[in-house]
Amino acid sequence: MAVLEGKLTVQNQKFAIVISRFNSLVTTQLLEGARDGLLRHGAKEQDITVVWVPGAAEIPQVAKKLAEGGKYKAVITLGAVIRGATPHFDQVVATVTRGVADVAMSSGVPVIFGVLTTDNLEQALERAGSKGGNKGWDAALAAIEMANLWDQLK
Ligand code: INI
Repeated sequence: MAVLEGKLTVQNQKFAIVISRFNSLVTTQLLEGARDGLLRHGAKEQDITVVWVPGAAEIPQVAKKLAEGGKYKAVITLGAVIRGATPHFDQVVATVTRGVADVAMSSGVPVIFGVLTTDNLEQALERAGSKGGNKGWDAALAAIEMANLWDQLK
């Protein structure tokens, strides 16, 4: 029986993080979690490229460019779409979720969804380093695991 799974160790692999400025109170905390997750599993500072975009709706296009560029083993997307502050919440959520899924399917590189979609700021902060953990950290570990799994699927 062959069982394949990705290790949680970074070995000379490069990662890109696409992160939105909108709700930066939350997204900067997601970035801290992701950076910490990568560094504590063996990444070096120079292995991590952070790309800022205006809002979550811009994440897929930039993730696509990074994923198709051939330089990164995985792309991590980080953002926060908060219903309370967003009249067009549903459109922004649909754009970013469908967009990131499309890039993941078409680019040939693992693309990890680390975008929070919550009803209010409190829920978002809970998932960005307080009682709900840190989705940035979770996304970083998923990126490492997928990057290492990827090489075994060839
Ligand atoms: N972008 C977000 O990342 N989160 C939000 O909650 C949000 N709100 O509230 O609207 C948001 N809007 C901006 C959007 O992502 C685009 O940047 C903008 O529409 C320009 O394309």
